[in-house]
Amino acid sequence: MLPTFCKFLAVFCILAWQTHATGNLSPGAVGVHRRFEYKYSFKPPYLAQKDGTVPFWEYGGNAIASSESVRVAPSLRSQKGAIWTKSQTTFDWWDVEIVFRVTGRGRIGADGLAFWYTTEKGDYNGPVFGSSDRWNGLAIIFDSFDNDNKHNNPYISAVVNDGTKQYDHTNDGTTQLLSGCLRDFRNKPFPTRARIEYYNNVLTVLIHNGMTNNNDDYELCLRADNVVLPKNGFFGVSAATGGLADDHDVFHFLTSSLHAAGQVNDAQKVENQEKLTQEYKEYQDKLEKQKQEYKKDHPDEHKDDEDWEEFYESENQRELRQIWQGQSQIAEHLRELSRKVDEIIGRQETTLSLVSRNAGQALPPPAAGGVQQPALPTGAVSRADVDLLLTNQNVLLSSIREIRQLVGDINVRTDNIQTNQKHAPTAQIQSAGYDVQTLIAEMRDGMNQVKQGISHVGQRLGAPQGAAQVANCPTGNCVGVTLFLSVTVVQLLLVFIYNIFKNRSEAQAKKFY
Ligand SMILES: [Ca+2]
Ligand SMILES: [Ca+2]
Repeated sequence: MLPTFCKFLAVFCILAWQTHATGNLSPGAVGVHRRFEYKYSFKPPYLAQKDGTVPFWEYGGNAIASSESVRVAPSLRSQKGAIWTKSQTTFDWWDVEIVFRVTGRGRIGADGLAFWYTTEKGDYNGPVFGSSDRWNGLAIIFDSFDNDNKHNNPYISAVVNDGTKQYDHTNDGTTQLLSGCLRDFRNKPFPTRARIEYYNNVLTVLIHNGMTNNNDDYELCLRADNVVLPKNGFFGVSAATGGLADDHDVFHFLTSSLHAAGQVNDAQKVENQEKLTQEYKEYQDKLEKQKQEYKKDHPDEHKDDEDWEEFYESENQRELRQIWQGQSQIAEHLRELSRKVDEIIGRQETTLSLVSRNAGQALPPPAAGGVQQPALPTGAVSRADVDLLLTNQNVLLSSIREIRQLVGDINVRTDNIQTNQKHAPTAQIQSAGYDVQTLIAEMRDGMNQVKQGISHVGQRLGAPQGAAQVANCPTGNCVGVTLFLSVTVVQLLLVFIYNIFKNRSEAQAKKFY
């Protein structure tokens, strides 16, 4: 009996826990019926009408509405503005998505933007980010300026007030907040988004940081259980600037009511449908009326319906334009990719060359034989380059071997010649050196003969001074000279005798006269 009871209790507990857990899940994740509430929403295009009004909304202070956005507070000093729904909510649970931008030229901005869900509409020039203090309901505050100097801004905080508390500006509301998160929502490339969900007394705030244009890039900022908010409230957005000033632009404010599955009955749906049709007709009439009035006021600027068509693009044109834009983006990304790939290749080449250079330095010095380390290329090293290098090295080696052989041969021959000269200088080798030596010897002999000849001439010239020396002449030529002198003497004697004879003959001839 007791085990059965325990089992029953356990199953009961599990079931109870599951029910509770389902209730606490984010409405997007469970089977919750979601209905878009156009009366509590605005979005471009035609956000504001020609007369500047935003359907179902009221704005004031320094807020300006255009067809694309609501500038809740412009980037001028001490500006305040707000926009509020005209009617109170008729549903208990809701989900609001706000697409907004807080932009300013300063590194620090001020003061911030606030989302409101309150029982009463706030001011347009109030003290709390443009709205009233002592509110009754919920404020999600996007606080740009760091009042308490704790370096924790821009900060997103959820503050619930029951209409009695005054907002603690000096501490950036940290003493009163329900929960919060530190997120920089200023100056982002894309609009920042906030999704505020209130379902089954669970408040969830998701933030899209605006770094991408992807709709799904939401991150959890805060989650709070057991949050009790008053029923039938007004939605609002307010913003304020101070000494520093940002532009506070809201593009989309999209409200959906959340209902548990099966809560919305068909009768209600039909009733809503009729109501919607009626309102659509009313707005169409209003638009037609405004058109007529405009034509009446600006007769010169009036254009035929055909002329207006050139201001709009057709379905095909739009499709083409979208395709072109998509392709441009793809091309841009491809260019970027190609640039990055080039960069990577460049780095890889540098790394490779460095590695190969290091490897070359690490090799041992070349062995005896004087093979020079080939210079490694500084650029890319491919397989083909390495092969070429090896071939070159082998060719170089064989060339060096040949040169060595040649030098060895020459050495051997030189040795042979030297040996031969030492042993038999004239025997076999008729080298140039030997010829010169012979010539020199011959020349020496020649010179000696010349010297002797000169001395003989000297002796001949000195012979009449000493006849004794002539007798000592060792050579045969000396005899010739003696003979010559004897003949001369004989001749002189003969001439002398002839003269005497002649003189005698002449003297005898004179006597006959
Ligand atoms: Ca602040
Ligand atoms: Ca702070």
